Amino acid sequence: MDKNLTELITATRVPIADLVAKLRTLPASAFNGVEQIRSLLETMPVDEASLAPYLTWDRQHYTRNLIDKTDLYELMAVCWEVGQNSSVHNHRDQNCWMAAAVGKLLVENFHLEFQDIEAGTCRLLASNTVELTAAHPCAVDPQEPVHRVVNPRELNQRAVTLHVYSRPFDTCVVYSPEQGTCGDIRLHYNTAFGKAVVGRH
Ligand code: 2CO
Ligand code: FE2
Repeated sequence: MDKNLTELITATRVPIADLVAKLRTLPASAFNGVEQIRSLLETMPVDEASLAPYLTWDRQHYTRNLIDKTDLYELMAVCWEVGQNSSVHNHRDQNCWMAAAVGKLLVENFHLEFQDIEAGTCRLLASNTVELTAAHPCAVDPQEPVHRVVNPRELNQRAVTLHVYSRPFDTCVVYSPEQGTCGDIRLHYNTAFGKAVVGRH
């Protein structure tokens, strides 16, 4: 495509502070449906350099780095080493939006046929897979909220995703589709506001 045309249709990258400032102006109603925040992430793709204070890496697990938190939402940068992925999980009936500031990831969605949290049993079927990039942010479908995020090994690159959760949450259900088991886990931040979270491990 003609270079000028490509620039016209590709939104200009903004510093993370601009996205935070914008999110902070939004009323509670903006976080109730999924479309408003999804399109905000599309029009305000974030510039990688501005994320430097929030980027931490761990060979064992993706890292969760809190950038901003209010009563309405939390915003974090998640850093993925080559080939890392999340567990299959839900979002506790909260809304979730994701955009890739760096890299290209896959969001694999699952259909939950049945779950019994008390008994720790479930049945899940893989449904669709969508690509997650800066130009293509995703909202978790409130009707089909079980998913996993994958940074494909064959792309051989680190990735950084931005996650907006509303309201903030610190537990979720993790599933094993193969074993038909599930259970609650607590979620922790590796860093908060650019500083290591002490006593995490
Ligand atoms: N939800 C996971 C977490 O907050 C990241 S994977 O994508 O939603 O740890
Ligand atoms: Fe998630």
